[in-house]
Amino acid sequence: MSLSNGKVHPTTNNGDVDKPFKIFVGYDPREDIAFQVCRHSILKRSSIPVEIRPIKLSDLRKESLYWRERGQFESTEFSFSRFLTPHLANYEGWAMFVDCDFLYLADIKELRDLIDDKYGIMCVQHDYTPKETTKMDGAVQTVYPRKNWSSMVLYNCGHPKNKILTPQTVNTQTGAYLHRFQWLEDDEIGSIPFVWNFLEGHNKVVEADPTTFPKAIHYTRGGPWFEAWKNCEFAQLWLNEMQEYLNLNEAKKQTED
Ligand SMILES: [Mn+2]
Repeated sequence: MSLSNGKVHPTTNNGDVDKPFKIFVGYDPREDIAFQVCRHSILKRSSIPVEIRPIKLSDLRKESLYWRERGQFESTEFSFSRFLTPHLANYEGWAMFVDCDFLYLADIKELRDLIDDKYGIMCVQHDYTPKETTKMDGAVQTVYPRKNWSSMVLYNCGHPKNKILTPQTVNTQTGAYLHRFQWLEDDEIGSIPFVWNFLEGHNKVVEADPTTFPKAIHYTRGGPWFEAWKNCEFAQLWLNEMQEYLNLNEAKKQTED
């Protein structure tokens, strides 16, 4: 395939393109509508088959895949359970994890086409320190290197190194080990353009430069589904998408009746 730098990379293999692209979305009961709108925004723009599954803590606990107690610095229910993605994908092919506070504006096929089998994972490699010390509804925000890298990750689930991400590891390892991908060497972490994890309140659109136009907005400080963030940047885009989702859902219900 042709990469953005124009070189042809012979070892590139975008997983098994005949199978639906697996997407795991971090689910938090306080943000159900964020999950619904995120899913809707992916599905409506996707030109490839996708399989979207929420990562729900209550289900994982029932299945004995997750047993660690919630720590005071975990701002969502999927702070650690996200690292079960390779396990949930049976350590096969590629799968994506994404937080629920994303709004997709582009075809997910464009993202899948960036996949390169030489990497263990691929993500947007942000370099920033957030200004806020609290996020969303007041949950404490911690500052650490590689902040926000784990919020959207393409996992090469069949990569031998990712076999270490067993439920045992995910339930016992430190936040630093997991969120900084310490089971991988730096050159095993591929880079994705920042527009696929465009941080609201941090990343900026440059009108003259289309490479800065977001393909996925990440409402990392809290999105318009929270009262405190209903006027954040790109709020109207999300609210429009929510309205569309609700209308569709209503129409679906009526045809079922
Ligand atoms: Mn987030």
